[in-house]
Amino acid sequence: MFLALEEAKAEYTLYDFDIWYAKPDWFDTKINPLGKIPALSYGGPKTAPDQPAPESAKLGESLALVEFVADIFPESGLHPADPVVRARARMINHYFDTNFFPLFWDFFFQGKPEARVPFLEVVETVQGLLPETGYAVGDWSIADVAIAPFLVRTPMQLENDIGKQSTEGEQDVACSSRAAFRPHDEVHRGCEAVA
Ligand SMILES: N[C@@H](CCC(=O)N[C@@H](CS)C(=O)NCC(=O)O)C(=O)O
Repeated sequence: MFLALEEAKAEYTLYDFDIWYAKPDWFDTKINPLGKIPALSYGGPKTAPDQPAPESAKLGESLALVEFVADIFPESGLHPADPVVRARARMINHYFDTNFFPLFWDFFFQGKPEARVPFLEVVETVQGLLPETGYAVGDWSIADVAIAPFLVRTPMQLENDIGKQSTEGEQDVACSSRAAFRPHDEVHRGCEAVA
């Protein structure tokens, strides 16, 4: 969601907290009954972020938020104009949400040994979904803002052994360092150079 907001040059106020250890007691009741981040309070009178206005729309789910930002900032170009290309971007995002992310979580965050092989398989599948060069569906889009954080982190975590996974070393690293990951990795390195 942050990438979408930044790409759209949206004005927003960030309310940052530790979802696991310091979730404010009003979060579930006033912002997101699902209890998850990211979440967005949109519209209504301007208030302090810890006092969300009852009139504002309360929204959650990363992919819904990314599409919402693309909708309200059409000039951001995040939504591909061509319906076919847009559908392809949504298809990639759906695949990430339902297949990639759960295994990414089990592998890196839960350290489940049984997640290793299926995770490396979804990494392979992603290689097939993405072009060899350029972004996910051509120009930078809703697909890139949704998946780039994972595509950048995967090789970095494997190369530097970050996470709870028990890796088998070079085989895992090789799996995540193929062409389809490179455009996003270069974006990441470009950001570092600018910062
Ligand atoms: N499908 C949701 C998943 C969000 C999610 O699982 N967020 C985690 C943090 S990465 C969370 O808030 N977990 C708190 C909880 O499950 O209690 C999305 O993409 O927004």
